[in-house]
Amino acid sequence: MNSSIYGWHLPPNVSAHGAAIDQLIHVVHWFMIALFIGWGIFLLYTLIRFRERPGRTASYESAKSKLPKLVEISVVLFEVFLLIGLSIPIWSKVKNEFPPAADSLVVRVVAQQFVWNIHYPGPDRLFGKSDPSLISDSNALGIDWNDPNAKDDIASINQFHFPVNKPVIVYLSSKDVIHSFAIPVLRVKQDAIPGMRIPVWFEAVQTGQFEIACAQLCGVGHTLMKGYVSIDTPEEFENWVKEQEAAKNL
Ligand SMILES: [Cu+2]
Repeated sequence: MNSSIYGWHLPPNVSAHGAAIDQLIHVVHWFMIALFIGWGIFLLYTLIRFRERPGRTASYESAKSKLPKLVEISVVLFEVFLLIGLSIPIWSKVKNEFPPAADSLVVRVVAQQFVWNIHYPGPDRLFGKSDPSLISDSNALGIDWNDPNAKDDIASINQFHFPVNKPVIVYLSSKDVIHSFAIPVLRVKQDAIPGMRIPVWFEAVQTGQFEIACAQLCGVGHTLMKGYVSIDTPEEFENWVKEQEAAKNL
């Protein structure tokens, strides 16, 4: 993994929906820079123009110019455009329009202090039962391996493999405290909340090795809560699944 991609600027985008999010981030930032410069100039102007001078008394009446009102109205209109024109369409696409599960890889991701557990349902597409009483050092999710649906399941820790150009639906939850599932290169960030099962989806458009970060301070090991994302070709993914199956049956 090339960690130099995580710098001051946005990391590269490798997801199908990321360009729209980046565009929104850029528009908002340029707008904020314009406002900062505009208001800064206005502040300096008023400081100099209305400074205290001998022989001048303070005036308590506001200026008669219509310009400030016009500027404020245009700022409000632009903000309405940001919200209704840009943000809400992206939000509703990413949060509400899920791809059909039949065409997607569906996995469970369960956060815990301080690892990411990933549960794959295997070719039958059915998750085996999990039960808190079965949780142990070697079975972090308490998967009932005797359940027929669990026979082809895979549980992996911090290793999140999935194929490129295929939607991935993640059902996100947490075993202990609030974490946040962040894959910066996929422009994915979602809090993992105990007691909730939150769906997230994305589609990678490029292969590569990247990282999952926990974006919510979750305890002393928070900075170590780093997972690895491997966006594979379909063949690589199949091979990885086979390897995991073989390792399970050792
Ligand atoms: Cu965490």
